[in-house]
Amino acid sequence: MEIRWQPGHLVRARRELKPLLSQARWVVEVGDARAPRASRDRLLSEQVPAARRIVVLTHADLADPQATRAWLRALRAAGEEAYAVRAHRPSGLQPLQRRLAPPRARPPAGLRGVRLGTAVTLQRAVVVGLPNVGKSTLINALARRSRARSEARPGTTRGPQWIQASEGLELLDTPGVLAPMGVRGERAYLLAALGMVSDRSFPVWEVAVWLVERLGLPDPALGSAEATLEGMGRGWGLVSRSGAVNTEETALRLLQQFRRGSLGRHTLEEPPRVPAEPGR
Ligand SMILES: Nc1nc2c(ncn2[C@@H]2O[C@H](COP(=O)(O)OP(=O)(O)OP(=O)(O)O)[C@@H](O)[C@H]2O)c(=O)[nH]1
Ligand SMILES: [Mg+2]
Repeated sequence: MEIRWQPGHLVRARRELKPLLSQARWVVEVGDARAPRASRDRLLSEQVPAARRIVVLTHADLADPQATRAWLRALRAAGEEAYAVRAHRPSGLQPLQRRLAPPRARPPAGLRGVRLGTAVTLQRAVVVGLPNVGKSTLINALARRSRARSEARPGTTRGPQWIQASEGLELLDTPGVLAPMGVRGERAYLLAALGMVSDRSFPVWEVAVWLVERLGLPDPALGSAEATLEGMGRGWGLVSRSGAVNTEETALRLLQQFRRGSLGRHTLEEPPRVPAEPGR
């Protein structure tokens, strides 16, 4: 399968992103904990030295917790600074918040203990990643206010927008971008299942069947993943007057249930094997 989904504002955003990356102390590269490899944009991350890059995996509440721990270990072993978060909840964001916070100027030795005006240097972070990965949601949680528009569909943020997150910290929300040459093979199924490309840009039945297989849902009594999915459609009452299952609606219903977490917590990409750190 191949997906070519490049609305005009995504193409423009990709072009505009390059100079913005050099304007900030940090580049926060947002990925999805349910597919940490496929949901990252390599072309983008290669433009930023690892010392300025922070990887944040969103949707940790919907991913398999054990797999998320293994992914974080693997990313850190590969030299990345990485965090996993539930971006739609501010709790649990403190380690990332502390990391992004601007350094406070230390008062001179003789004035320690005296209350001085807060001298903070302004720090900026650019937040980047694929469409619908949770960039705007993460920014709102860090800012503890709804400043950036976030919605459950790819392509919501249409232009870059600086947002004051806290004293001395500005975050740049950016539109999600995709590599211009399209997405193919296994990665196309993963991004489609996670909702990172428009549902109109891929065959939804094919992706839903792939997901049924990937999640190990095929019912042995029914045989194939297709038959299982059809059975689900019947169970949901998605049947036309002639008695045929409405495949499009059935596929979309399954994808929505998966994306919402109604099918349980799943990580779709196997983490690389890295030995556990002692004491963890
Ligand atoms: N359960 C859960 N939902 C999340 C999380 N992060 C984001 N979401 C949801 O994912 C959807 C997309 O979030 P956005 O913040 O709009 O994504 P974005 O990366 O800004 O998307 P674009 O602007 O289209 O590039 C929204 O419905 C959020 O509520 C998370 O960690 N857990
Ligand atoms: Mg957005």
